[in-house]
Amino acid sequence: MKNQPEIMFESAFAEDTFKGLTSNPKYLLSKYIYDKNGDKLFQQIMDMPEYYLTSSEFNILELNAEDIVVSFTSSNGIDLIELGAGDGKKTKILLKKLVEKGHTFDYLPIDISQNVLDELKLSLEKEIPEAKVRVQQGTYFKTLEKLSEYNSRKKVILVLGSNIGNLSHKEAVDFLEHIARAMSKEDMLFMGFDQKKHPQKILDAYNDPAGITEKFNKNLLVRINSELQGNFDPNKFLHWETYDPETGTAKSFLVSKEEQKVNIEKLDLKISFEAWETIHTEISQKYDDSVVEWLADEAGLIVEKSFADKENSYKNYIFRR
Ligand code: AVI
Repeated sequence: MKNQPEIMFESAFAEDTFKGLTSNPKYLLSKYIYDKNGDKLFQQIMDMPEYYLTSSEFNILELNAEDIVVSFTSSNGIDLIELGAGDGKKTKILLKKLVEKGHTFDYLPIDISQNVLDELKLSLEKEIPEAKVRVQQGTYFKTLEKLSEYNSRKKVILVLGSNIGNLSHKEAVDFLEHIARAMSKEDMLFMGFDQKKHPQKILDAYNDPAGITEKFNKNLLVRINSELQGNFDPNKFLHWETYDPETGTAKSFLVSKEEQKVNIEKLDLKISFEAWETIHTEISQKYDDSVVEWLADEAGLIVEKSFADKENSYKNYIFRR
């Protein structure tokens, strides 16, 4: 084998992009969609009528707020820790209920974006001034390590929005294991999982006619252009969504509409695309009870209870160690 010169990359984004675009088949990691522009597009996605996930989870929390909050509480109060808090729209339902019932709690929203956290803190000061909020900026994995430091009272860890769906089963088990390791017997994990359903409903949620999801997907190319001095023409790619009802995996692709070459200056990389060649960009896994139970078991967790919407299209599960 030829000795490859070691390439120094300016960031994890640069390194992962190089790896993905020099692989066969090509891929890019969906976590890089979320820069400022990607965050805004995701907000728009969550407001789209086709993206049922948001309203389904919102309804579950509204309808079951009392029961959920009862299961959270403990005599000496709780630390409510949310991974990937975002705008906190759904969490506010639970926070309001905790305040209304006079429970003692601290809310610790964790997000990668300081901007998002600043806005969330401001909105909480206005809407729920009684809530004690301590924001934490960082990646999931870094902050998960910190989680075990919160040991003085019961921890309730929230992961909403079916964020776990963007991980492969192996990565999901790894993620759940990390959380489990930070949990004591008293602690709880409350997590949202989008469910298997009519395949067309899933395809519509990820391929809206207004083209917002297309823009969201293509933001990967836009970000490569701006941060790594690439010259992708996003118009030369199709946004393509597939859903396999057997595995429950929705997959997003960017498909090259023609044979083309793209140059990425900061990676010193020229990439060739055949006509109709793909870049795989995201998975959005859909679940059923047996798969959730299997994931939990693999990670050393037990499913204690679940809450569903009327159509069973989305579920929130309570896990314990
Ligand atoms: C953040 N995540 C759970 C979303 C999902 O449903 O997979 C991201 C998304 N991708 C396209 N639309 C929304």
